[in-house]
Amino acid sequence: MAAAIRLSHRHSGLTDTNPSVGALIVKDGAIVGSAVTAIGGRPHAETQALAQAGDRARGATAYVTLEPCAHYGRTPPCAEALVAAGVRRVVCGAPDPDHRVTGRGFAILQNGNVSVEARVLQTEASEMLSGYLTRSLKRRPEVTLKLAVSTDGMIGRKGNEPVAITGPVAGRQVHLLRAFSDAILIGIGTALADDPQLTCRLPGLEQRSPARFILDSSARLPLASRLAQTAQTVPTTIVADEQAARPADVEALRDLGVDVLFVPHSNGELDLPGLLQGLARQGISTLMVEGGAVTASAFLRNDLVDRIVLLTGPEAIGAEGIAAPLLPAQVPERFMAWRENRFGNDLWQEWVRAV
Ligand code: AOF
Ligand code: ZN
Repeated sequence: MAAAIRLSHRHSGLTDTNPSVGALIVKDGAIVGSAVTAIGGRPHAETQALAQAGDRARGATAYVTLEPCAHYGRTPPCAEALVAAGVRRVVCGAPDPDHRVTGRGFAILQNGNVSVEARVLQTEASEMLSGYLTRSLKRRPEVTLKLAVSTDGMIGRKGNEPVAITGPVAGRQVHLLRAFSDAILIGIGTALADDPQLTCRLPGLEQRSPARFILDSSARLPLASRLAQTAQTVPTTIVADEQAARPADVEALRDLGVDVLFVPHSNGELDLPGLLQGLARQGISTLMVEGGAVTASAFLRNDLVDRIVLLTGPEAIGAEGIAAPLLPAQVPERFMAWRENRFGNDLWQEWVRAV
């Protein structure tokens, strides 16, 4: 199962709304088939691994990171294919919460006289599938909140000047995180202060930039901003309040290729859970929230954060700084420490929701 999970990373982020699943077929101690969900999401892992194994699948054991599917979608059910191939035993990582599959995949196997061992290395398998599982179970994307904080606990300086808090090595790690996210979101304050691009600029991964969302109730995103100017290349959406946005601003942004998404607001405040449900319906499984303080606080207040990445840089900003909405010592108890690294002079600390 550990090998199947490692294999499944190959198409992480490349299988559209489908999870990237790994499948290994083992016969007499040898791997006779190994595959991962194809780029774009189909064919599924099991059918490819079975095709490789051919007749050798008879009497073999299959290791699959997710419960094999039970539905006739764009491909016939993998559970039936495993039975038909004469596989004797199937070992699975995570059960599939998809309502067309859940429990039925296992039932098809058992009715076909295949022995099933479910939930083997479930935690590890689920970690790899976390975006997909969160979208299926919670009907919203998995949210990673990333904040860069100075050594004295500031995320920037008052006034509209961008401040570099972390160095280039940590910066590249952030770009890598972006490459594996379906979407990235910031508030208009950060868009105005930093004029960011929010793309992945690592060599070879430029095509993996996430779709960009800006919380911008009154459609203030400047037409000259880098976000608006590159909207033809990277999908860019402002989330606005139809009551607060001027139609002329909306039109001008749309002319540049920016999508304008009107989401209900009450008392000037956006319905954040509703927005995330909408993003999940669009097939977005992983969302990175990159600032600033108001946006981060809103996600935390609504308990919509699954993963926290706090980067701490070596320099102080001082009295004119903007205080961070969250410091390492303030991470809520429902999160557990997950990973800690040093990148150059910066500290990278990561927490995940414990339940
Ligand atoms: C598997 N093996 O490799 C994957 C599975 O749109 P469809 O027909 O491709 O179905 C999508 C669903 O298939 C998805 O929601 C999940 O339940 C399952 N993904 N299943 O047996 C695979 N990627
Ligand atoms: Zn399948």
